[in-house]
Amino acid sequence: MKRILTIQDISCLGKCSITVALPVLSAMGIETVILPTAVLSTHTMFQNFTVKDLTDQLRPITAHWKQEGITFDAIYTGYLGSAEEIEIAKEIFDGFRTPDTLVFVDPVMADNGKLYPAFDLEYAKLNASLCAQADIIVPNITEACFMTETEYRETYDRDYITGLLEKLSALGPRISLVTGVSLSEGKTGAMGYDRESGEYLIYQNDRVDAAYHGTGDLFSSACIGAVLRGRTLLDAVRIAADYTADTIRTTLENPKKPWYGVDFEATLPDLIDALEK
Ligand code: PXL
Repeated sequence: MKRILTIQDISCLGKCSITVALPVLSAMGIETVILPTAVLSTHTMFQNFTVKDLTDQLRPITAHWKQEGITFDAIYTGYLGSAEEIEIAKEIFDGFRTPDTLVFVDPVMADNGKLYPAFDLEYAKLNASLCAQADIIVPNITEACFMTETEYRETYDRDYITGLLEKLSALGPRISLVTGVSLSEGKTGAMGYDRESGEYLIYQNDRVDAAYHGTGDLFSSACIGAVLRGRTLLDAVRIAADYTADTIRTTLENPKKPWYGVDFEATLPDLIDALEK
């Protein structure tokens, strides 16, 4: 069984970060080791959330794993709470990376043209330096703009995304994948660029007109999970994008849907089916 380490926060309630990554990756048949960067009462879209920062725990925990001789097939970072945690994540890449380890960075910090409340431009720069060390990065358009100092646009064409991909690629990752990319009316998906092969990747599915928190984490978890289960990147993007869109659709049908996250638990069996096909 493959073993992945995921480094992100625990939002106790909110269906995002570790409370999405752990169940999704486990259901996909991957041993999932968690390194929580902070414990929050909820994600940061709630008012009055509490936060207990765990920065001082990251080095001792990983040092213990090192002593135990633990290795990882992949390392996946999501929401990190501070500049120092970004630096520690780089140390963890250096300490645990082998030629076969896949480093997957989701530079979670912004959406819809804006940084999340906890972050500033300095943090965006540091995230760019974390992406530089990754095999695969999966920013949304807003995050890609902040990391490449590009003007954010609500309406754009393929050339605009190609330009973003070129700038992301120049940061250093092997594969850059921009998510939430709509290349025609009624469609959405992802567009990627592989620096080594020089190939572009495009996947578009039907757009569901609703924005939900935690769907980026759902896409990332399913995508790295499918790659670890031996799928090509294009296949993994298709599986993850379809799962995310189907989950939003299913959530919209639930009259008692929570406002703060999607019903990914209801659609997990479909993800497993897609993986077996
Ligand atoms: O889904 C991304 C995410 C993860 N963790 C926390 C967040 C967010 C987005 O706002 O607030 C704590």
